[in-house]
Amino acid sequence: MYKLYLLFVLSLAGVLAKNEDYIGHALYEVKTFNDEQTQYLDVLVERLNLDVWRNAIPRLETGLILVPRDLKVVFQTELFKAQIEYEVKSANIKEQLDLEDELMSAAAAASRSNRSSLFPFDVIHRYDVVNNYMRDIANRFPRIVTMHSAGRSIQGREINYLRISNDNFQSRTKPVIFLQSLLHAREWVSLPASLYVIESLLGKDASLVRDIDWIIMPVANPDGYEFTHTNSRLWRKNRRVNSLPGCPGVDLNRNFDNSWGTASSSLACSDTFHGTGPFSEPETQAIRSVLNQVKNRLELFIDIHSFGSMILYAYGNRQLPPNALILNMVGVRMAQSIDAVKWGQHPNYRVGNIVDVIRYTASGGASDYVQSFGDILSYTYELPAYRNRQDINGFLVEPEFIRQAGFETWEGIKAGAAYVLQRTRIKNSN
Ligand code: 0X9
Ligand code: ZN
Repeated sequence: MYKLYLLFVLSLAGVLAKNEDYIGHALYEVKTFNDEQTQYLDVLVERLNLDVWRNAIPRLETGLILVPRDLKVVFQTELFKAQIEYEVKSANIKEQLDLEDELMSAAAAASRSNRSSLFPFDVIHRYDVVNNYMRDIANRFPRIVTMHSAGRSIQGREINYLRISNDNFQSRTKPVIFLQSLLHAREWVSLPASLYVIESLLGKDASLVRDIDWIIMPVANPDGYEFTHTNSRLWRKNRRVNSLPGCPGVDLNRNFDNSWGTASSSLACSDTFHGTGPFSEPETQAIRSVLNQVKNRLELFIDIHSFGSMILYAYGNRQLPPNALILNMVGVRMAQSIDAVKWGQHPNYRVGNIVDVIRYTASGGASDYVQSFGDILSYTYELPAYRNRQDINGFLVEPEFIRQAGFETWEGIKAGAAYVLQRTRIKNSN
């Protein structure tokens, strides 16, 4: 009894202490007018190792930068020197993190009292809940769904995925669609997007399982993801203990073997640290092993992230793959399908090469690695940030948006699946 009580007190303390690290962290919106200012900002961000939520583009898009309490003075002084305009969007991001916790708890309590839906889309589920859900689905639909582990994370968690197929993946020719989410730990809204696909394929859109085999990996970075729930909401990387003490984690989206190390950080403390070599991390190795199993019939790969309402394709050095026009065309179809049902206050999706759209280079990305296989459709989705409320933004998720995020993203994925089917029919008729 005493043990139980202690456990309760400790877990409560954990929840309350969870956002303490962020006390006084401020979110700045910065406006640049020319390339010099943007470069100045890039150098500053690198020197202070700041967390860039959105990249600034001169005159086109303001940047969003999170600045720890003790760096605010230096940061503002430097902005002043370079005459970069700014606005403090949140003087203390902890307040938003606490608000997100409160909204989630309220939504969880409401969904417990109203057990109408089988799998609630009003909260962001923890790793264990997602595993139980996947297991349950596999048990309920044994002829169509099987659950597998791709391997274990650095802390030993299984990286689970579902295979959804009407012939247990026996076909050698059927197209495969591979979806993953939560490669970046803090991008919570990506999770309901992949869970919604599972629900739809086993329900209202079961016809899409007839001619396509699906692989869905909802939690690609389980250690990082759990860490965002237990310790640090804005954690991005995995939980590798690096040689530099005090700076754990590798950015898994810089660790794949495509131009590895050319546009990423070699500093362990950086949020874009690429690791000690390509595929140095068990998580990226696990994803690679699943990709290898289906490589020759993989037609569409989508790595779901947040945020910014974007559909991005390769390469992270601005070079275009040979099928760039098709990538763009199908990307636009997907974006239009999402835009048709999106919330009115959200911006339209933008589609393009990653460097053209986000304006930063990035090497070792998952979707670039898959693109390098050849004539495949490989994308990174960046789900929307702005939601109903002004005070919940960026990586933070408003519970009301969770189902909508799943619903609208599925519209985009279905447009991709439609293209895959069309292409397969043409191939088969030749
Ligand atoms: O920088 C990233 O890893 C992605 N953006 S995020 O804000 N979710 O971190 C974009 C990656 C797109 N990469 C390539 N297509 N190379
Ligand atoms: Zn991401």
